Amino acid sequence: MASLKSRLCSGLVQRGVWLGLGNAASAEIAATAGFDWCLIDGEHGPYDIAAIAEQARVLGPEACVRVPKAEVWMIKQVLDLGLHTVVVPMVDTPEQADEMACAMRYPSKSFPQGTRGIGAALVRASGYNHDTDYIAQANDRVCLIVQIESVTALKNLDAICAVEGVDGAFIGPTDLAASMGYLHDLDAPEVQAAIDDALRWIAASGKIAGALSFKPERAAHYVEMGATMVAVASDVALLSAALRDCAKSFTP
Ligand code: 3PY
Repeated sequence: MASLKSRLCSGLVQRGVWLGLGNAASAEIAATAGFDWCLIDGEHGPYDIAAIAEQARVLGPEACVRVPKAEVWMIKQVLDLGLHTVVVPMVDTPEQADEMACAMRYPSKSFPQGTRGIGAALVRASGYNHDTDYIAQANDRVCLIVQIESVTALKNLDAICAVEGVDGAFIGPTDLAASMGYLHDLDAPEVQAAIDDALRWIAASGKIAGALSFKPERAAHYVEMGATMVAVASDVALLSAALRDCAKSFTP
């Protein structure tokens, strides 16, 4: 099967599920449920690097991981686990985006500004030194998705999308709403209009456009606006809703 990056780059809409439970069994259930991608949420979920490694073993190299923060060392650790697609939250400026793009890539002829350190003999990504092609292919395989989730990021969107090595931009709707003054009001027309504009802009720039909504109609609308990387569910939300419904339905 083609990699998630190549499916997204060829314009295919890919439905994803957000994993925040930090549990290998529930990750396995999600991975076999029919979604196109799974994301390990290291920003808000209970994952340290050992827990991310455990999930990577269950989900395979096509899983996405959201690192807690835009930090170079965090990028290095998750790439060395053999994951390729990294989502970085709260990227507000082209300078931050560029630092992340460089952290994702080894210095090479085509990407001399790369700053990724080479720990190939030690790391899972290179099959613990058995995959001799890993280093040669890694720069093309990796996929950097930056999150646009503040008013500042929206203002800088064109410059962020223009950064070499940024493969896509993913709207964080809840944080964006809060930054716009609409904490707890994701449905505010101003917020949704800003998301629509941003998605259209990202798609027009030729980068992967991503967004999240657990309301199917809204997720479909984001696809119409140009999103191809669409998160439509989370393990936490689904489990919580199903258990509550179940409890309610048996109340005497
Ligand atoms: C947001 O909604 O702000 C996100 O980043 C998704 O958790």
